[in-house]
Amino acid sequence: MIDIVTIGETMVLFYPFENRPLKYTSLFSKTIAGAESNVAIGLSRLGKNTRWIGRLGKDPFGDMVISTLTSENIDLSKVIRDESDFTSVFFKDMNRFGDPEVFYYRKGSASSKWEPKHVKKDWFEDSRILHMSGITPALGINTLSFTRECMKVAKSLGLTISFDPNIRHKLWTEENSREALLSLVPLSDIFLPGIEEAKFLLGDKPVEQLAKEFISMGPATVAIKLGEEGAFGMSKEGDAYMVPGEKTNNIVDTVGAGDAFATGFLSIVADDPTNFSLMVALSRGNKLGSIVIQEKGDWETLPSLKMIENTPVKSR
Ligand code: KDG
Repeated sequence: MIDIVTIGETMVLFYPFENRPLKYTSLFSKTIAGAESNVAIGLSRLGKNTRWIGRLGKDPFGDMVISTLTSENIDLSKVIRDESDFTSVFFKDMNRFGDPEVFYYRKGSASSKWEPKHVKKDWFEDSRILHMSGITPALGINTLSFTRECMKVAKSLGLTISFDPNIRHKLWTEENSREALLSLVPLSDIFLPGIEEAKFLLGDKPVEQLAKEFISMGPATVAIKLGEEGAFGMSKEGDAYMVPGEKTNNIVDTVGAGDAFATGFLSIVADDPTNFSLMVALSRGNKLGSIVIQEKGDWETLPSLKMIENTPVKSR
């Protein structure tokens, strides 16, 4: 049995070995990163059976993605390797005074070739949750309809649909992203935007209002990530909680924090998707988000269950 299936593009990431701007860098650290496989790695470390589905080139970078995710005990049985396509790469410019900037080399990659006809029922038949992000719809001409088809097929098989908009403004225009992402919200059961993403989609409104509006669009649960402030969650039954963040002044790399939150949140959902504690899920999400921003890399410091079992999740 697979607890959670994630689908998306995973790339090879290069970031400066020393702390200097990309343009002055000659030595790089190399790892992998992708919003959806970041979540898969985190959930696997928390003891969940996870599957990652992606398209990769038959190239050394695709091999690196496979070997890294294999070492994280992730089910890769549905991964597609296409020798006519390539595995994407991207570079992170570690900005000393704020969030890192990323530079993508992914246009036309293997993952941009997804189409609705590729979706298979056996991707989902042995699973309970599908997690997708708003990055996939931005990748190619058919990837929005592919994302929609994944959600519809998974839903028809009884899966809970988790959706993190993960808005990447470098990948598409504001008009296209807003329209496409809002069209996917009604297909999700759990919607996980950051506060700036929520305001981008629905306007600059109070967080409670934003959550109410997203709930009215269809999701049973909305969790709005507030960065250091924590997270605000609301259910269609009307439960609402503001759970403060786990403060840290050791902020090194914020990229991946949202995926870490989604990992923590979904690790609680996966225990029982039909009956989970929203407050506990918010708290676990905050905890993982605060851990991952304290080191470079999106997933490398995601904790095992043992590491967080000793620090109980806040459930005031
Ligand atoms: O959330 C972190 C991701 O954005 C990063 O891992 C790379 O998937 C990625 C993307 O498209 O930015």
